[in-house]
Amino acid sequence: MPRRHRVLPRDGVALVSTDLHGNLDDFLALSRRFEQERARCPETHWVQLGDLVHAPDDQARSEQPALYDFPDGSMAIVDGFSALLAKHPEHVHFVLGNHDYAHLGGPHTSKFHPDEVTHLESLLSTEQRERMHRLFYGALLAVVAPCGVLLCHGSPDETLRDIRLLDGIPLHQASTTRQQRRLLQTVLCSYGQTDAVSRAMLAQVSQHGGWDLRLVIHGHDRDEAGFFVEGNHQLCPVLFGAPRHSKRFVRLDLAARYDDVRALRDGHELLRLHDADHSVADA
Ligand SMILES: [Mn+2]
Repeated sequence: MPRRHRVLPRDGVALVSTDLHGNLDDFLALSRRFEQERARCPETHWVQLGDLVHAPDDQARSEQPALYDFPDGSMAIVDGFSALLAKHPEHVHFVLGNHDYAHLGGPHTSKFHPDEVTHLESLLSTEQRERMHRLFYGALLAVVAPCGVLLCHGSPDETLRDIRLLDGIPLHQASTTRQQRRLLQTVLCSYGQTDAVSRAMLAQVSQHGGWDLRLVIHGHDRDEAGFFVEGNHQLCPVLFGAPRHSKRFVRLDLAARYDDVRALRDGHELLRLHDADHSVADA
């Protein structure tokens, strides 16, 4: 039975990033950061919260170059991430996004092309398509950091009761049960929950798993500020759709406690991905 969730240790570091959408430059910056941190602290984890694929089209690139002018590195990211997973199987974690799931039979997305699945796959060889599907079929659906944080592509509602229900979900659309499809919908596509809903979901997941989870870090949305917070329990760090200097990821101290979103401080836990550009320029 495929295991679709992972629990991080209570010590070490976790880097959390989301929504790359084919931006190879962002992927390489995250990889470098992960390798550097892991060289210093062997118990360093990297959790990528999905949407590796589907870059902007030519029109978006020319109309909003500050946000969207980059070549489609979707396949290079799939291969790069697969290589990192092979090298660090216990420390690199891939959580599925809805754009990734679309390649396995999930609802096709149409952000930049009428059918982004058909568009990307038409550019790939059979071997490339197989490598991409292999990575996505093995994906996780959620990661738990016992320091207080649930990590998902979306921000789930109370449909998510017990994280173990995610295990065994066969990511083939045809063979999922109705309950599994509802779970997939909420972990991949929900967001913007009220505090009451997030609190109730976190409480029931905590009760079943023996944790004390208080916040959700998720992806699936954009903000030019490089992150946004909703209520007291939800944070979305943003790479795709933010200008280069604003792009953020999260760095968690797994031995600390995070009891609400205010514990994720900009410049401390919430970090700029390309900050190093400035220090190099300043040096
Ligand atoms: Mn998404």
